[in-house]
Amino acid sequence: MQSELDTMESAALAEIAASADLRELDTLRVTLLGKAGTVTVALKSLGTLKPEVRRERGAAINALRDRLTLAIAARRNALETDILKARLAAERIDVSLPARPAPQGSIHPISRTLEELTALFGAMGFVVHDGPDIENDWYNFGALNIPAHHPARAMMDTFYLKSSGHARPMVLRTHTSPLQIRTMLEETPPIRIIVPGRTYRSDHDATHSPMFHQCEGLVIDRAITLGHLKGCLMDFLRAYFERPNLRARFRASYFPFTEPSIEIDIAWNRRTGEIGEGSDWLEILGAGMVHPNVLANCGIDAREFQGFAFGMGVERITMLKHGIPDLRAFYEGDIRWLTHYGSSALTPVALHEGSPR
Ligand code: 2U9
Repeated sequence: MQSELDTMESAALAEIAASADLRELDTLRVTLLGKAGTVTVALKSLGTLKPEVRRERGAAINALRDRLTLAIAARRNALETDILKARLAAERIDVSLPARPAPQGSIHPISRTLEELTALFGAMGFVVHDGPDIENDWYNFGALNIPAHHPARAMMDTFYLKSSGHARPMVLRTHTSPLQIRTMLEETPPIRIIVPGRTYRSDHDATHSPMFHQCEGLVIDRAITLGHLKGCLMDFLRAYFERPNLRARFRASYFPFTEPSIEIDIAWNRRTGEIGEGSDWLEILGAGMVHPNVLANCGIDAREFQGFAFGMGVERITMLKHGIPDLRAFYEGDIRWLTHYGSSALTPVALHEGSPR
C-alpha cells in the first residue's frame, strides 16, 4: 500500500516539476487534488477499510496531499518568477538614452512676418484690427475716393460676387483699406492701427497670386505730418530688415486715397542681394497723408484731424528678407520648403536692432 502511495507521489512530483506553465500546473493540481482528483479519490476510498488500516493510510494520504500542495505552490512560485523575469527583460527601459526630439512643425513665413509686424508696430503703439474678407464696393472703393471709372474697379482686377440681393455690389476686398474706413466710422481719433490680412485680386503669375496678404496702417490725430510718416516707416524698415543704417528714398506718387502720396524704395545691392545699402532701389511701401475726401467720407473733420496711411505686400517683404525667389511656393505646402523657410515656434520675435536711437 505504502509503496503504491510512494509511486504515486514520485510520479506526481515529477509531473509538477515538469509542468511548463501555470495553466499546465493548474490542470495537474485539479487532476491530483481536485474533487475527482487521484488523492481525493484515495481519501474517499478509506471508508471501506478496517479502522486500524484506515487511520494509518488516512494519515499517509493526508501527508501526501500536504506535500503535493506544497510542491505545487513552490512550482507556481518558480513559474511566476520566470514570467516576471521575462517581462522585466522584455520591457527594460534604458533611462540613459537621450530623449528623441518630438516631430515639430514650423511657423509659415507669412505667419512669422505677420507676428513681426504686430510686434514692431505694437511697440510703436499701433493696435491690430481685422474684419470681413467680403465687402461692398463702397467700403472697398467709394469711401476711398476711388472714382467709378477707376481701372482698379474693373472686372479684370477685382473678384465681384454674384448678386445676392445686396443693395451694393459685393467684392472680395482688394486691399485691407475697408477696415480703416470702418475704424474711422466707428471710432474717434486718435487712431493708430495696423490691418494685416488676406486680400484678393484677379491676377495670377510668378509674381502675383489671386490671394495675397497686405498690411496697412493708419494714424489719425490732430497734428500728424509727413515727418511722422517718415520717422515711423524708417523705424519700421530698419527694425524689420534688421539693418540699423538702412537707406530709403521717399518718391512722390499718386493714390486716390492719399494726398500727397509717396512710394518708398529701400537701397539694395543687385549683385549681392544685400538690403539696406547699395546703389539700386527696391519699391517696398506705398503711403501718404489721408485724402481729405476720405476723412470726410468717414465723418472726420479734416480741419481738426489729419493723418497718414501706408500699405505693403506681406509676401513681398517676406521674400526680400529671406531671399525667397518664387511667390507661388508660399501656397503650395511643400514640406521641404516649409522646413527650409519656416521658423521654430519657440524663436521669439525680435524687436531690437532696428532703430539707431
Ligand atoms: C485709408 C486711407 C489710406 C493705404 C495705402 C498704399 C499707399 C499702397 C500697396 C502696397 C503694395 C498695396 O499690397 S500692395 O499692392 N499699398 O501703396 N496703401 S497708401 O492708404 C490708405 C488706406 C486706407 C482709409
